[in-house]
Amino acid sequence: MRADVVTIFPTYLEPLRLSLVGRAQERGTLDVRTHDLRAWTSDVHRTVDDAPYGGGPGMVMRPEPWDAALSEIAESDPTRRPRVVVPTPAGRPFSQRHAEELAREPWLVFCCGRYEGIDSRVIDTWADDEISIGDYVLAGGEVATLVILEAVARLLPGVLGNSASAADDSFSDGLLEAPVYTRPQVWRGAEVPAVLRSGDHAAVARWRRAQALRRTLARRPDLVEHAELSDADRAVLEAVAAEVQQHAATASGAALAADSAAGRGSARDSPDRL
Ligand code: 6GU
Repeated sequence: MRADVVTIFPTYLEPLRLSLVGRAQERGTLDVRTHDLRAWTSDVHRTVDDAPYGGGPGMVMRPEPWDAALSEIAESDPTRRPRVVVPTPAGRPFSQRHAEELAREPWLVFCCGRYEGIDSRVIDTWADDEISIGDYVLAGGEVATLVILEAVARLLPGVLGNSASAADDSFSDGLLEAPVYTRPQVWRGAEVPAVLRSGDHAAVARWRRAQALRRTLARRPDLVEHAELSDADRAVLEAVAAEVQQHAATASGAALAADSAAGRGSARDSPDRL
């Protein structure tokens, strides 16, 4: 895959040299090319922004440098057309599905906006995707590009050492992953669950699935609604619901009173304790 990144802060993208994404580049699986938008300005000050029409705070990125940059990049390979991605808090929420879709593209171009954003006519002309990485506001699209590219790069063929681990990921089957453990067997008095040491692979798989379901129910109930569930999964969820009911019935009023006397929010009632 080729990925071009246009930014006024090329150094922001340097972490792409490291770790898994860096190795993918060394191996030729991924070819990242970072471009300084100011190379396509024509004034002595290399201006990329101007005041917004209609007034208001901040500045807007001018269309001309963007159009020149994107035209030159697109024309660098006339045999194909890049998929142009604009990271913006106003975009569609980024998801694992989205990452899988982008990983199938041969060529991506990321446009990193700063200030209040890029002139909307550039977006209308060039953008195939506007993507948000979450409900918060970053100072620019660079960090979002790092996030998206890392999520995409690890899905490219041969990038993960163990190709089974991508299929196992949180979200790939619509659920969060089960907790993981390594040695020592006992650490600070806490023991690794016995089933993981049993050598019974079927029992391990059942335990992990049940943990994934419990965790997802506690932390991301919205995901459980959309996950594909087997009859065994439903049985686990029913058992959890029964436990919660039991807990509500027997949870000592004393414990709750102690929590509230100590001014604690009741961790005991946290769904994460499921
Ligand atoms: Cl993609 N860009 C910026 N600037 N802020 C964001 C974002 C993107 N996603 C969430 N917040």
